[in-house]
Amino acid sequence: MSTPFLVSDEVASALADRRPVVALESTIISHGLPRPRNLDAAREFESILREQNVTPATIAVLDGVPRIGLDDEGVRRIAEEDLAKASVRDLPVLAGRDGSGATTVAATAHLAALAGIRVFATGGLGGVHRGAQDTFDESADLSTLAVTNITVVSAGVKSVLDIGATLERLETLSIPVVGFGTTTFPSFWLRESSFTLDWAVETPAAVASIMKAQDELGHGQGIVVANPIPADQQWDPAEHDRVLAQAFAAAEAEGVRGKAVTPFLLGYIVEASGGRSLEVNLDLARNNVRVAGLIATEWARLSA
Ligand code: PSU
Ligand code: MN
Repeated sequence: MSTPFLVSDEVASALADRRPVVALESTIISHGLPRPRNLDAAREFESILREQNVTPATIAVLDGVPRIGLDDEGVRRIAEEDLAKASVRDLPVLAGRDGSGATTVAATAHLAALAGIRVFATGGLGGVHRGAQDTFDESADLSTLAVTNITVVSAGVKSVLDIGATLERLETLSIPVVGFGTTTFPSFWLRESSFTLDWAVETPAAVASIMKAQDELGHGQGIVVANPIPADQQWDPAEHDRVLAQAFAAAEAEGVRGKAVTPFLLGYIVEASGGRSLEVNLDLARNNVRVAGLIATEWARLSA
């Protein structure tokens, strides 16, 4: 018998026992972080969760099968193979053609929710790109979270995006955005942006309460938890601004468009920062995984 997607035994038994599970995406591993650090990162994100007694569910499509929870070999494949970048619309194409792909926030959220996982950690959410009024380039992460019941912990959105427009779209799509311990929306490598949120939540338990209330109110959207990087780990703001300006100029000069934009900018920024942006990216992602683990633990307690 064929199943449309495969949940690993470890993840299936955690879900059946109502133990905490956190979904992890694979695009950040395949396309967002350079080799060979990406393999260490994929393993480390999983072990941060295991240390919290939370089951990690790294998600990817391998040989036509969407997989929720990877074994060691699967984790190695997402780090070392040249996989397609797969958003939600790519899932049926990959599945129908026995293809493989690394799932974006959108595709990971979709598959995680299908499996019944309620909490997801990533680095930064996709959003509205600068210049979107001409290119229409807006990540499917936003439209997917409008119809997907999952809580995503991210360090805001990358400052390469149009943060203000992204927040406006999240409002239009009725996706709650709460700051974890702050009302200042973070900008990925930096703790702050110039944008303010209406709501700060102080504890993982408070996030779980919002999730419960959301269910009771029949609200099927996702929730964005904006979790800023600790001040002592953030990138130097002046250096950040300088390197980003260079990255935009390079993307423009090379005519990079569409789904190639995010990986291009991230790769360029790692190079141009001499690796500093990579260390910050890893720190903020670890921090998000840890907070997601705490939220999943509270959610398991509340929904038991
Ligand atoms: N954040 C990161 N690294 C990444 C991404 C986000 O720290 O690699 C990826 C995510 O998978 C996100 C995707 O879903 O970029 C957004 O791509 P696009 O802008 O093409 O939708
Ligand atoms: Mn895009």
